[in-house]
Amino acid sequence: MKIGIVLYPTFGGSGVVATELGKALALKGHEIHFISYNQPVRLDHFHPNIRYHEVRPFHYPLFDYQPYELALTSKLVDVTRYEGLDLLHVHYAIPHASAAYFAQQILKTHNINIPFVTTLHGTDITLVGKHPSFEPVITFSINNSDAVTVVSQSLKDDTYKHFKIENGIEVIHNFIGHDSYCEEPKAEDLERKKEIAPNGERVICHMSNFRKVKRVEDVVQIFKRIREKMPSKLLLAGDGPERYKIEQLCTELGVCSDVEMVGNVQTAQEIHCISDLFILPSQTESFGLAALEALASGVPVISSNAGGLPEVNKDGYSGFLSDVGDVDKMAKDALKILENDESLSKYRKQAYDHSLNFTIDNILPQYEEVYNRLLKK
Ligand code: GMT
Repeated sequence: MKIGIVLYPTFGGSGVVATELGKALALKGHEIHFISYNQPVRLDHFHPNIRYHEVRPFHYPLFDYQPYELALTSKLVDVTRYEGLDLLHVHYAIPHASAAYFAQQILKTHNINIPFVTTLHGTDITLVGKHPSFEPVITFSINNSDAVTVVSQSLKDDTYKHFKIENGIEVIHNFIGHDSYCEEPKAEDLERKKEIAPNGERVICHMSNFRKVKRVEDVVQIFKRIREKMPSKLLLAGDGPERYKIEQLCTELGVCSDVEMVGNVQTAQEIHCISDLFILPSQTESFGLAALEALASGVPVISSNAGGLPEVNKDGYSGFLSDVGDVDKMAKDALKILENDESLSKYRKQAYDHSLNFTIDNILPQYEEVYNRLLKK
């Protein structure tokens, strides 16, 4: 199959899922065409079945805002015509689903009928999409997608709750890519861990795009409570609008000497390989790919119970769930896991075992089934 995958190229989870999906499909022999405004961050090596097409909006001084969606639509028309794509798969509704719909209509005038699949990821529904400035377009493009998938049951429920949807929606959980976990810490990982935690401190980590919805300030509050009970270090990976506030909070709580802001990392497993615990206290989280990637590396997870997180983190087994903002309980649960090596290894093993429910080999056929169904129509 020749598949055009439209995605955000950044560190966000939807882009990571779309890239890993495309890479896995390419390995199975499909021809994959990634379409975005930048090279996707996880598209880091050459594969003969993978192409990347860059969308370059035309800059004209009249425009205060560059019409990216139109440039994307034109690119979808072009790539479909000249590469002979069989279908389009767009990740994150805004503005990809409406661009795909528009491209589909244009292509009909060239006697080309191409179906498109929309995968909803989270804030395209729960935060941004339901805003009145987007809602009518999102509703229309979901209802006019040839297939709609979501990354959790919780997101499916939210989609039906917030929009007037007449289309069917299928749940296909996110997955662990072939090379996106730490199988076994290598000698250099152990060396790095020693540098971060020279006295055998526990290493706690968080990874996100530091937006308000991630509640990174809760991570720091939880860490402060853990650190009062046991020597520990906090690694904050990622970057984003809340970073400045987080740095300020670390200073206010007097924990800066044990907190490392490591910035964006290309490969999450470099962090997971040296971590003992992952914290994800999000306000909303349709799935929580960051948590799943930690579990796959054998790192237990302390998370909120928002959105799809209970589908990913099994309470009392792969880690613990708490109400949003309950930093006291989150710290207590973290201490339960970290209190001794025996307990830590038990939760590490359970975290890894639980992640096996989300291997790409389980998930990929579900997407292929959707594609095959559309192409048979
Ligand atoms: O909203 C974001 O944080 C970004 C978004 C994305 O586009 O990367 O993340 C969403 O999609 C991820 C991949 O499916 C999910 O793992 C995240 O839970 C989801 N984020 C939220 O719902 C907040």
